[in-house]
Amino acid sequence: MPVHRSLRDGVLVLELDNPPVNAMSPDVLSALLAAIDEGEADTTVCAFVLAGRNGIFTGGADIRWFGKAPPPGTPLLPEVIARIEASPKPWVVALDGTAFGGGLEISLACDRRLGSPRARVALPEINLGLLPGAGGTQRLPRATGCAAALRIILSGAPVKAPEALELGILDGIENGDLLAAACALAKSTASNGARTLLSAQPVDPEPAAFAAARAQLAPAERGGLAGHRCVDAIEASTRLPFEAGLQRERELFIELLGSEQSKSRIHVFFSEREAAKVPEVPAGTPVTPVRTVCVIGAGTMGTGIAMALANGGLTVRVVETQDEALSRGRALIEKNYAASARKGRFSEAGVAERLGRMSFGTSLDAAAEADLVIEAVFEELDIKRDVFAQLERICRPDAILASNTSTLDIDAIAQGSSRAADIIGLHFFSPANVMRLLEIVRGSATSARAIATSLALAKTIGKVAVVARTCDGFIANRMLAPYGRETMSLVEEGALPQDVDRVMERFGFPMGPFRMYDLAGLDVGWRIRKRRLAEGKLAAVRDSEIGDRLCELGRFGQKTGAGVYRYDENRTPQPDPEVEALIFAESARLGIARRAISDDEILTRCMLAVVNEGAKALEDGTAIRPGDIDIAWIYGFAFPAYRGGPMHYADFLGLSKVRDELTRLSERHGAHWRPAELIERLAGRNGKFADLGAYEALAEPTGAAMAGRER
Ligand code: T1G
Repeated sequence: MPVHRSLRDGVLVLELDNPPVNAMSPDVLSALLAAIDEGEADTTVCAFVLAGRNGIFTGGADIRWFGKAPPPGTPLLPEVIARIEASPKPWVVALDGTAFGGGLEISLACDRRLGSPRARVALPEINLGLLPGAGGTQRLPRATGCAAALRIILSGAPVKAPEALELGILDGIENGDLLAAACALAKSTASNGARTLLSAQPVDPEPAAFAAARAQLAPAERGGLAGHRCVDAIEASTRLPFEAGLQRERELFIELLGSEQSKSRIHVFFSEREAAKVPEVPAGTPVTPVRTVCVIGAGTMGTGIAMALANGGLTVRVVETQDEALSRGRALIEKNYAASARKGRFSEAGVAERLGRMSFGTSLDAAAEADLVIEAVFEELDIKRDVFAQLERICRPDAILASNTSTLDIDAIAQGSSRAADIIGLHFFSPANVMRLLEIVRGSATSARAIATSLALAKTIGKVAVVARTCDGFIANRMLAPYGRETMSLVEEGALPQDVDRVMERFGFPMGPFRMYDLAGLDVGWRIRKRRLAEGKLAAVRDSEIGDRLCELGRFGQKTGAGVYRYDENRTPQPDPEVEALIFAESARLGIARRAISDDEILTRCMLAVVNEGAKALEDGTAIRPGDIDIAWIYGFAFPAYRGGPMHYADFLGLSKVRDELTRLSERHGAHWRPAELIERLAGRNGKFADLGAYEALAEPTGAAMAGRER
């Protein structure tokens, strides 16, 4: 039953019950309307109380129904809210837990809002590329004033009970029996006669607040569309009578609902949640509870990982073999926390509490009592295998042993180990205490327990997890390789690094590829290329040597003050004639006649190199679903979320167009551009990546792929 009804001393209590988040689906809305009809007709009912079951009020409108026609006769949320406002009997809402989106909007239409101490409210529609479309932009400013309403709606961030009370969203916080208190308040409100509705309240225009808000917005075409429309809608509340304001809000909501930006962000919302569902890890798979983690290696990655774990409330033991390196790592952590405190991200007490949960030492014995060990030592196979051989002797039998390798094969690391089932890749992205992606890499022997424990860890430390099957570069770096190669080819053929960066930044990346190489360090790729060469793993497609030439000149990027660009004291990238000359010389050495390259060609080649490799990663089961790839690129490489990720973007382009473009590129630039078999297949039936569920991309299930799936 989506809405439970109970009569308490003349108050009709309606409890939403649509687990897990009481989303206001058509069933819930129909049941609510029916209950309103009954309550209004029942003369013994003097008032209504609205509440939620399952420890939550409601996560808002049911996002799964967006863009779909609801069953005939189903009311829309604004209609139900209008009925609540028009009712002759007062309404009190009892907010326990989360009241997001339409959940806060329906509350704002009630006479009184009572919350428990764990109540939290938000209008997060902007995260879905939308605006609050059920009166939130008209009623919230009437409760809080425009400046606060702008802040709440543009951030989409939750507001906890004490602040909600302060802002006038809540009328009170009940520490005891919330429902009983709400019923008492409803009765007393009913005895006062008149309704007290926000819609009747005036709004103070606050023009400065709107100017300040608009100044902060991203351009509409660069993912900022919803932000601009939110401000327009809230401003309408100051200029139009209430009903006209509601009408204006609705028009703007409908415009956003049909926008590509919103479709992309809703795709990201559900893909993020789907990514945590791994067919090989059924619900109820046992996990190793993780409270203490030992991090081996106190370099850039080790220290970032230690901070991410401490920020997630875990106890961290940092181990580094050399005292000097250990002190350097400890100093870096303290410096980064001091910087975070200066930026107001953490309080001094918060920093002290996090550092208090960290210990530093030079002995691997510190791993003996750890629930999880994360190795972040030099990216050399032999060094890593040696560490795991020692851990095998030191660690508890139920401990999970993870490597932060970004490219090495997990099976190679686990080879010959008696703990192969407990060995897994936990690939953090730099800076590990900031980037939200955690790429969980399973080897062919990795157990469901190790994967389940890693998924739980990701949730604990606020990371978004994507599970990949081990291969060279896993999902993210495997797809970054052809992207990187294409950026270099474009530069060899006629573009300049700043052209490629300009195009990709206009596309929505906060930083173009060449600026990213300089930030990450050109020497990282150089070392990997040299290692592959030494292992005789020649790239299937020629790698450009421009990066090598720059590294041979000691130009590693920002860390050496020069890489592809030269950097001034403010770290502003400056195109460097020396690099341009080096590029021209490289074109000449390769016998390439440089030509003008259009922005469209730059974008097409960069994006299709990624999409084609993504399709291959789905074909061989490295990636479980297209949405996982999108999440990996959005949270790992800052791919613009308002474009939904590379695979979603390919669906937006249309896979027939993608196939044809790849075919054209293969005729001009070589067989490595041939469309992946999956793209051929989907284009052939006018299909989309979005049609594919977990492992459905596996071509005709090959032996290896099936084995991978069953393990
Ligand atoms: N609609 C449909 N499904 C939803 C949902 C929603 N609003 N919220 C969550 N789910 C599903 C989710 O996909 C997952 O499914 C399960 O519930 C648990 O979610 C007119 C326009 C509420 C804080 O943006 O922020 O109101 O994977 O894993 O960590 O203005 O979910 O299990 O199959 O996230 O405990 C505005 C979105 C809607 C809030 C709970 N509301 N949800 O977090 O669980 S638009 C939102 C959340 C709107 C009006 C409009 C979180 C949560 P599955 P979960 P959680």
